Order: sequence, then structure tokens, then C-alpha cells
Amino acid sequence: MSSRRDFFRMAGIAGGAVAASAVSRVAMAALPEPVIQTSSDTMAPLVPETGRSYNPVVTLNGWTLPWRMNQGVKEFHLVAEPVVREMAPGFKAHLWGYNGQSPGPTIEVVEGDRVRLYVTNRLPEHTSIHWHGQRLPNGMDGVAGLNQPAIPVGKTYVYEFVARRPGTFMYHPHADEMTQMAMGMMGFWVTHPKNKNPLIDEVNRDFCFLLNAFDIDPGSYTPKTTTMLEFNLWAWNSRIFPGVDSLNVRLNDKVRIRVGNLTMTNHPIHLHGHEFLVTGTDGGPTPKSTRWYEVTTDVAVGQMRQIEFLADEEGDWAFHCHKSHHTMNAMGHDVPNLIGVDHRGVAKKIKGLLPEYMVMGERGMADMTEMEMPIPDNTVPMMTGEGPFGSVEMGGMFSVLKVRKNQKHGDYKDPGWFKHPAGTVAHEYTGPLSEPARFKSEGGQSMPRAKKPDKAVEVRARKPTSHSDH
Ligand SMILES: [Cu+2]
Repeated sequence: MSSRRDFFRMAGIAGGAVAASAVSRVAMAALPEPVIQTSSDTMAPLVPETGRSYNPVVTLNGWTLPWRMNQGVKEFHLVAEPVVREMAPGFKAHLWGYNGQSPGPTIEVVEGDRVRLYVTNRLPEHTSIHWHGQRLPNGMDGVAGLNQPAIPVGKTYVYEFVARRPGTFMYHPHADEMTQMAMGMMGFWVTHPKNKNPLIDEVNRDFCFLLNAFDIDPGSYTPKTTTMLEFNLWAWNSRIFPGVDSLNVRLNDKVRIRVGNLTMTNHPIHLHGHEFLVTGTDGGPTPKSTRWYEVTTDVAVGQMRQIEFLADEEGDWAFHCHKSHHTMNAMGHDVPNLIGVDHRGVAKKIKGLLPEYMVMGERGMADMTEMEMPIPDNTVPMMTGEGPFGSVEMGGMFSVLKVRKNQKHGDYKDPGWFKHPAGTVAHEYTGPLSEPARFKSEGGQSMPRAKKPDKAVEVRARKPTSHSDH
């Protein structure tokens, strides 16, 4: 476990003083120096040095913001600013965020803590922060125009409230939200319970991340902020697979994963190999009588969900959004389904004119992952990620839960690929094959049509060429 000092070193902190013109001399003296983080790595959990102790969370491809204790008040300093986020290796996006990253740092406090948050605006336009899900005085709720004036460019505002209930929360602007959230402004907030809470179990691993989405044209760097549904990058904490770190745990660890959704559609989050309970929602811990086991839970827009399970099956288990378009990167949608279409004649003619022309799609899209197709600078292939058995054919909202017998307590390092025991991997069958037996119809329609169509119509499944929802 690393100390807070180690954390500072690892994080490569480059604290920047707030511009003197932005704040008065008195406020300047009172401001804690902002901590800036420029790496998109998953940082070690921030073990609290001051205040009540708790078991800290691990933010996937993110970090927790250190605080200053000032006469019993936990003081944080968030800086809203343009940032460069590496969304996947070799792919950098120009986003807006907090303290050097999008999403901003996770804020961790304990139920009952008095919290003071300084927010400095280094964006080119005004902003505000809404503390999503918190009980707080109305004037601290952060809706610009309704609860407070927007924070002007260059100014610092102060929010102060008591973290009244334990649970999973988020923060995001409530000023020009469409632009600012599409640009990546958001962060996670965890309030740990003060005392032993009968509805909140102790866990060995506690992970958190936000679901977010961007529309960035291949070859460009800045998201299109007017997009409502047709996003092309579906991200966890502004990272897309294979850029999303794996969740590494020890066999028989009790694991909690907290997810918040700040996209504009729902995400059914699915875990392989284990059943989980939803132990918390936006409103806090769920009553035990309402919990049941499942392997997929839908996280609707603006919601938070906490899932918990015992990691008692060794291996590399896929963990992803179950909407198949959300496990893809930068894809076009105006593509007809070409399965079953024979291109050979036309391909030959086109190749005469365009020697680079390639046929794709007539056997499905899997070929895409094997093709050495030239892609524009600064983007990622649509489906990618090399596993131990070849291409994983995934992108976007996808990661891997790695359960290992020899993963040490508190060790979050990637253990590499699972070594399957002999005889436990699906493999080719090479024995004799018999003719398939066909079933004969036994039942009948309960309400047959009065008039039968003249001839049978055969329908082939084909995706529509454009669609407005996922
Ligand atoms: Cu999804």
C-alpha cells in the first residue's frame, strides 16, 4: 500500500498557483494549492492520512484528489480547464476536465465530513459544479442561474457542505452542460460510511468509473458537442478499450464496482463468470430485501449503481456494456449489411480503377480486425485488443476482470493473461460428424390467420442503413 507521499511522487504532481489576478489576496492565502495529474494510468488508492480512516477506492484510469485539513474541514481545490486525455494508446483527445484530466479526480470523504471545495475556472467560458445526488444547502447545489451565479472565467468559487449520507455520487457542470459534458467535464465522488453500516459491507477491492461518450471524427482531436445520440466513442472514464485498464483482484476477494452514467443513453453493464448484487443506487445502499443476483444491470442516464460479488472463479472475465455498438470504436453507421453478397465481379472492376480497394463485410465484420487497413492519424481501429488467442474484436466500453490466486492483497498490478489448466479451453473437435436431426412441427397456431398470403415471403435480417438510437 502506498503512502500519500508515494502517491504524490507517482502522480508526477505539478501544482500550479492560481493566477493572482483571479482571486483576492485574502482568498489566495486561504486556497489549497491545486494538485494536477497528467497521466491516464490507474493510480494506487489514496490512503487517508488525515480524518477518519476508510478503505479507499481505485478509480479506473484515474485518481483521487488529495485534500488539506483546515480546522476540521476537508478542503479540495478543483480547477476546471482544457486537458489532453489519452483515450487509448496513441489516441489523444482535446477535452475539458479538472486538474489535468477528464474525468476529474475522484473525491473521497467520510459521512459527516464538512467539505470545502474551491473551484477555479480556467475554461474559456463560465461554469459551475453540481454535486449530483448530495443532500446539501440549496445554494450549494450548483445550478448556474438557479442556485448561484455562474463562475466567470478566471474566478474561483467556494462550495461548502456536510457529506450527509454515504454512497456513490458524481459531479459535473450545470452551466452550458451540453458543451461542457460533451467535452468531458465530470468526476466521481464516494462518501464512505462513518460507522459500521448494516447495509454497507466491507470489501477487499472497491473500483469506480464513469460511463461517458464522445463524438470525435477520425483524425481530429476535439469532440463535436452538438451530437445527441450518434456518439462514436463509448468510454469508461474517457478511455476506450484496449485503453481501459483491467480490474485485477485476488481469488475470493469481495469486490465492489461503482458505476455512474453521464452519457445520453443507458448501458447494460455485464460481468462474465460471476453473479452480482446491486447493493447501492443513486439513493444510497439498497435494502437487503430488494437485492437479487444477476449478471447484467442497466445503468440509466444520470444513475449510479454499485455492484458486489465474490470473485471466486479464477480467470480473465470479460466485463462490458452489453450494447454491441458500445463495444466498438470510431465506426460509421451508414453501412449496409453485406453478409451473403458476392462482391467478386464488381470488386474486380473497381480494383482496375482503385488498386487499394478492398471488399469487406460479405462474411461479417470480423475481417476488419485482421486487415492492415490504413486509418487516419489520431484514432483507433473500430474493434481491437490482442488477447492470448488472437484479436478480441472489441472496443469502447470493455475491460477484463482478472481473478488470480496469487494476486497479493492490495496489489492492483496487471498479472498478465490467465494460464488455463490443461483441458479447460474450448478447442476444435476432430471426430466424426453425423447428419443433424431436424425437428418436426408438433404444435399449431392458437389463432390462425383468416386468409393466408398467396405465397410465402422470406425475410432476411438486415440492419437499417441509419438509425437514431442504440
Ligand atoms: Cu453501452
